[in-house]
Amino acid sequence: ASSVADALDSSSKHGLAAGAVPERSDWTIDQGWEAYTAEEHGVWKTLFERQSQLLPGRACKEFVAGMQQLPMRADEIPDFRRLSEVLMQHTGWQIVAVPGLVPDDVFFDHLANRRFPAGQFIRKPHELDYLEEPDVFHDVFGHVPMLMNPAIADFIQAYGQGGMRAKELGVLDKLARVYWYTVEFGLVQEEGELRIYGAGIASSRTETVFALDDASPNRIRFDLERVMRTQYRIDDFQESYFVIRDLNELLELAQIDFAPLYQRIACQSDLQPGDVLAQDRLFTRGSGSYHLAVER
Ligand code: HBI
Ligand code: FE
Repeated sequence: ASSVADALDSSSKHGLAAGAVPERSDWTIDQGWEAYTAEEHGVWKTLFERQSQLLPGRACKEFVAGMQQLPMRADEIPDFRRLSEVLMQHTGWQIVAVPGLVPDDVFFDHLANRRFPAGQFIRKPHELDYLEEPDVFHDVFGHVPMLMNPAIADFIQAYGQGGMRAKELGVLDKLARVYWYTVEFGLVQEEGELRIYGAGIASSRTETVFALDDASPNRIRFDLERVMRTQYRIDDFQESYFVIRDLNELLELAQIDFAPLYQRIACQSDLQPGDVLAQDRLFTRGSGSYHLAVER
């Protein structure tokens, strides 16, 4: 690919028009809460009501508890200043507004300092079920309730701290898979059943049902090295979900020195999203029917 195409491509990935430069080096912008239109609040309301109906009995108890304690309602897009006040008291996190995806090093620096960058914009009414960049619904509805939990709060900070190190070691893809299969698409055991804690699932109507109820995906006991080797899908439902015992397992993960693990898996091959290994502890062996049908 030409360097011009690459440059255009990478700037468009970061939520700014090609060639545009962020005003602040940390990529934050004002949320401009007062400027949201009635239609934008309406999109939030539609999404909020859909998920609030689906999530009882599907989201983990910590998600529900976090939601209840936050100033978040169906009627309007939340004001980040008010969310931050409550979060700060509970776990010392803040929410800052960004235009969309930000460069990795900027993202990591925010997380390492307990600032969660949340997309300022909201998806359009015709794209309720799929979008490429994280908007305010994904980031705030999906992630912020979990940030009220001390274990997730510490784990995401540790991810920010580990991110720069992984990048220097040339193993960011491995670390990013851990974030993907936990913070974004994780499932957790709760009283013998599976529950959602990943924000990518909790903020998606279709994936909420698919991740828990569909016969297609694998549901596999989380194993750190296994996950670090496993590629993921960004354009469709996951083929495999990884299940943790409880949220405290994330605290244990946050304490592990990843460097020796990166070394150990360096000589092992990557795994495809739908692979099942003999060593896997399976909750469900998926039929794979969904992705087989899509690829035909
Ligand atoms: N930026 N706003 C935002 N949100 C993300 O989840 C995000 C990002 N930039 C980079 C990124 N994620 C990932 O590529 C890293 O976690 C590796
Ligand atoms: Fe996310």
